[in-house]
This record gives sequence, structure tokens and C-alpha cells, in this order.
Amino acid sequence: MKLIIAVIQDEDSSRLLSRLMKQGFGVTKLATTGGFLKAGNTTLLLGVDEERIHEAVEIIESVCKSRKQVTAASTSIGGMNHGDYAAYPVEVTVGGATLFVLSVDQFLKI
Ligand code: 2BA
Repeated sequence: MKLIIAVIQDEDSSRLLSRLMKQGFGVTKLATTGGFLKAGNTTLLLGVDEERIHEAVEIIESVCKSRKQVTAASTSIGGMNHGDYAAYPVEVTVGGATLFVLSVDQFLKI
């Protein structure tokens, strides 16, 4: 068995959950926050038999779309140690999904 950790956008989460559940995948949904944007995103944990990894990844790929998002970056003004910062907008592309696939030593339900 493998564990897929999928960081996805909140907007895609309910559609992806429905698709995965309909196909018989076990899923746990966590509310998470991205370190860079400091905005909410969703992390799904999926315990998947090795032969179904490809199927799960295909479903995630078909639902999760990448989007442009504008965020504020900051730069110091007045040189080093001045202590004043100015914010300016930066456009970043977020998603579709960031996946980690891990081997599972044991899967127990007690
Ligand atoms: P965030 O950390 O909020 O990052 C959101 C998006 O901001 C990223 O999208 C990327 O396009 C951009 N970004 C991140 N760090 C950046 C930087 N230092 N400079 C410029 N742009 C930057 P994604 O790459 O699609 O990542 C979406 C979310 O997936 C991330 O949200 C984070 O929650 C998670 N993630 C991505 N890579 C990860 C990793 N190596 N480990 C753990 N979580 C990760």
C-alpha cells in the first residue's frame, strides 16, 4: 500500500472528494495552510493499493486546475537595517496539486 498526500486548492476539494469516494478510494481531508501564500488549502490523505496509484493520480489531475493568484511580497526600503518594508503584488501560479507518494509499512484498523 502507498499513502498519497495531496495538497490541493480549497475550490477543488469537494469535487475531488466526491470523485474519489465514488471510485471507492478511502480519503481523509485536512484543512491546511500554505507556507508561502499563508492562505488556506486542503490536504488529502489517501491510502491506496499500489495497482490503483495511477488511477488515483489521474482523477486528481483531471479535477485540480492551476490558477493564477496575486499575493503581496515585501521589500525593505531605505537599505539594510532601516526597518521599513513596502508591499508589492506578485502573481503566482498555484496548483493543480502537489503530491507526495509514500510507502506504507503497515496499514491497521484496530
Ligand atoms: P503555498 O506554500 O502557499 O504556495 C502557493 C504557491 O506559491 C505555490 O504553488 C507556488 O506557485 C508559489 N510559491 C511557493 N513558494 C514560492 C517561493 N519561494 N517563491 C515564489 N513562489 C512560490 P504550488 O507549488 O502549487 O504549491 C501549492 C501548495 O502546496 C503550497 O502552498 C504548499 O502548501 C504545498 N507545497 C508545495 N510544495 C511543497 C513542499 N515541497 N512541501 C510541502 N508542501 C508543499
